[in-house]
Amino acid sequence: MTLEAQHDHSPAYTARLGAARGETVRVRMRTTLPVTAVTLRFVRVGEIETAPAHEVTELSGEGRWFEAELPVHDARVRYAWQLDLADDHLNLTALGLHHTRRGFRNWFQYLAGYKAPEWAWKCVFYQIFPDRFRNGDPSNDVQTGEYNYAGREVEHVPWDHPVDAWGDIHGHYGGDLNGITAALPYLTDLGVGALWLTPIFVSPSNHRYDITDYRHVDPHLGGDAAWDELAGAAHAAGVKIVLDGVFNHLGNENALFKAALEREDAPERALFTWRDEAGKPPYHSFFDVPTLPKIDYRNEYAVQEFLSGEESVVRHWLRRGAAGWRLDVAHMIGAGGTDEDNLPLHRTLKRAAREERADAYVFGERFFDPEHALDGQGEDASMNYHGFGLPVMQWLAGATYYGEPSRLDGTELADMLWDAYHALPPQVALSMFNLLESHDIGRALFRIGNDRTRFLAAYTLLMGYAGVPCTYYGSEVGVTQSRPGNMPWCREPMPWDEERWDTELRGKVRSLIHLRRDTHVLQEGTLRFLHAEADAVAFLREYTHPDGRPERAAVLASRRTQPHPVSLTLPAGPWRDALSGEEYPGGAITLDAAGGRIVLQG
Ligand code: ARE
Ligand code: CA
Repeated sequence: MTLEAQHDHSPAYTARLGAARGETVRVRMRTTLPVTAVTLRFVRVGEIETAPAHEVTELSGEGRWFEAELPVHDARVRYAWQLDLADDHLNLTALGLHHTRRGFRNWFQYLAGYKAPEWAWKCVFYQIFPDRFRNGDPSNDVQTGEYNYAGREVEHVPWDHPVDAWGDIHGHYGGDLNGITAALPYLTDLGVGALWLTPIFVSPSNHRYDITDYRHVDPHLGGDAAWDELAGAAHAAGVKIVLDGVFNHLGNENALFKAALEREDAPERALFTWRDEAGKPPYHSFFDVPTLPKIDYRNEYAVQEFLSGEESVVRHWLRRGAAGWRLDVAHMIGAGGTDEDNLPLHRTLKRAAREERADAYVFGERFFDPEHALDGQGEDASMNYHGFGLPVMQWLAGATYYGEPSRLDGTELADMLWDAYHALPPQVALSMFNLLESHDIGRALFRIGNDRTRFLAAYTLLMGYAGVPCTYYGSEVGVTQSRPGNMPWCREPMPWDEERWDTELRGKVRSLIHLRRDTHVLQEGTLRFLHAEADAVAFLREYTHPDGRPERAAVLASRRTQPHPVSLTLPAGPWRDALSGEEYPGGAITLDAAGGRIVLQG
């Protein structure tokens, strides 16, 4: 593969990220083509302006380097390079090099004044559903026959009892924050740098998305004392904790909602929206579930109480040691109206979080296209179902997560991933929260027929891809499902009896997590697809240091279960397998892709 032309966010090409509006940033491109002139083009107030680029010689590597000044005159500046050849013009955009003009969506973009929470790029996240991870204190367990805060009888489920219909909402296994604290050595050994905990506040159900009291940890999870202990121990172990922010709706046992129900003239009524429709609760709620009344943020009290007030829930838990928020149903949080109308509210939330903690990581749950919300001013990123996890698993499993057959092949997969990636500003693409599975959709291992080879291919993509990888509790030891479907079947308790672990799988997963944790180019490198065929894909990650020296990794995956050679062309070598150490030359090469493979240059 010969480099033809390159520009990206790494420091050789972009002097700095996040310069303030009104400043100017030095940008560079490199090319091996016989150019006669290079021009930077950018959009300013609806006009395309140009700046000539001049050649610079102090950088190393193949090709010639050109440099120009980019004026950062707007919150998001779009730009592209034009290359003049003796009898030709070419354009370099985020799509690569091409003859034809491309729409502005495909140009490079520069965000003014935006600083990403870069610590997240360096971490592998581990998602925990607290009721199911580890029981550190049986004395706080829900007891069978006990009534929950909603006056409903609940059941204590023994740890080794497989999830059944009862386990859906009112069966409690007894996992708690004490258990997570006790498991920190296990997690750090695995290589995990951060946790995402699904909700931990006082709530009747086992999933706790129906919050009764946002300012206290559920006593069944060990209460506030268990949080302080966990936060302290995690900090000492270098592990960050992101909490689940359920701000679209609250639980119907919450005092605000109860007050609103009690009296027609209660001021709390203004926090909700009321309606009269047969067969539906008399108020708007999450998917018409009566226990989850929707909060109306046209009401300033709601904004202050939950999001941005001096004592808001967002600020409260950041003060008490949380490192950020995952926003439940981010696309719904708002004041009615469309997702677009609600973006100012999300910016308010993010600003409050950042005031409280300058590097707070705030990402939204968005199952669908999140592009419009990702301009750096609102959420840092989204859960990357749309641009990563769903298509990857659809390709590997031959089915969607709800069981519809799918014929997505590797070339379509590469197109879908690339399309979602290149449209994002670079710091946002690196902050996207990548996942294969979660507490809402089927377990990855189960969906690919419990096949270890294909699971490891998926896992290799997860650890190798641009964005922050998140692994789901138990997947490392082979936890699967007792039957098809999404929740609750994907919420089996974590086995702590090592006899029940797939230790070979765990060893491989652990190596991949460590590789990701220790490899800078996987954390901050740009992304480019190298190859795609029906059963295999390969991409390159690249990071170029200020002096022009590149760091590179190539990631391959196949959906076959047997050894499966794939031919592709790598930049000039030498290269080595990141796990086995086996060495390869660069250039045209054939590698076995079954189970996934990461190779590093140098
Ligand atoms: C429970 C039962 C379900 C039952 C439901 C309704 O588990 O089997 O259908 O009740 O009675 C939480 C709990 C769930 C609980 C739910 C309601 O975790 O167990 O369900 O509350 O009580 C959509 C949203 C997405 C949302 C998912 C669940 O877009 O944001 O649905 N995810 C968040 C959390 C959930 C949480 C809630 C929201 C509510 O992560 O855990 O649920 O706070 C397709 C659809 C999407 C759908 C997606 C996933 O793509 O198009 O709209 O996501 O599938 O199912
Ligand atoms: Ca317990």
